Amino acid sequence: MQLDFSARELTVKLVYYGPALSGKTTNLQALHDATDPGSTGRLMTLETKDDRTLFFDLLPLTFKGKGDLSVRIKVFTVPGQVIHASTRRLVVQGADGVAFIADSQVSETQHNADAFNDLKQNLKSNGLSLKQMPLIIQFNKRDLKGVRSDEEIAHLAAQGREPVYLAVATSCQGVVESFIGLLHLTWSALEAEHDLGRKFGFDSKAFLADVAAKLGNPRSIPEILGTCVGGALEVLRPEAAP
Ligand SMILES: Nc1nc2c(ncn2[C@@H]2O[C@H](COP(=O)(O)OP(=O)(O)O)[C@@H](O)[C@H]2O)c(=O)[nH]1
Ligand SMILES: [Mg+2]
Repeated sequence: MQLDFSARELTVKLVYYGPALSGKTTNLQALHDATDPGSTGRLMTLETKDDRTLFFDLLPLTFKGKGDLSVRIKVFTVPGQVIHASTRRLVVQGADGVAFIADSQVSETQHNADAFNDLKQNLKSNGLSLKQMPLIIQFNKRDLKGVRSDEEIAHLAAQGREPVYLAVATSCQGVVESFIGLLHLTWSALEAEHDLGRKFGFDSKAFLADVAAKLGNPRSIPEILGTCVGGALEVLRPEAAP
């Protein structure tokens, strides 16, 4: 988190992590498309011809909170391919929260696990620990054949503490829900650490509701948070790899 006192502006960094082609860029595109144009800047994405992220994608979002504090959220993705290890290490630097986008296809199970371990290592080399990082897991591509069953994912989710979401990013299903879940966790952690409510008169509940509305989601925050299929939304102690 970065705080610019004079501008009363707080910047939060969220990172979408996962194996190559799991749908990280698609999540950001769907988020960008869902967001009210006044709250988002241009989605910056640079890909090769075969959909592969060359560096990272960046989606800037800005929300005006109560108590005249502006919150900028910078959402990044990492390039998933093995050769981009050093870029991934750089991108997770200073992350406040991480969404792990897993590919639901059974054939991708090992790639998911490798990417999860890679995340753990990269956080560690940045002096961050997976256990303390606000983290949600999204199982994407639920529309495909040959995916892990809902039961299997529910079982997996019950083993870890991190919230698990199901998604079809290409049709924006579960995308806003995953993002709000991540923002909720990240914000709770920042709030507890920096006492934002007292220092800035910042109303976190109203903030989250405002973000959801600007993302075109008319449901209440408890309803949106309730769409996760497992895990806990308060305490952060992830144990199981997806
Ligand atoms: N069927 C299906 N395809 C998806 C879904 N999400 C992403 N894709 C496709 O998977 C490919 C890789 O997605 P991309 O977002 O570029 O993956 P990234 O490497 O994680 O950034 C693209 O062709 C997407 O259209 C999904 O939910 N269902
Ligand atoms: Mg990409």
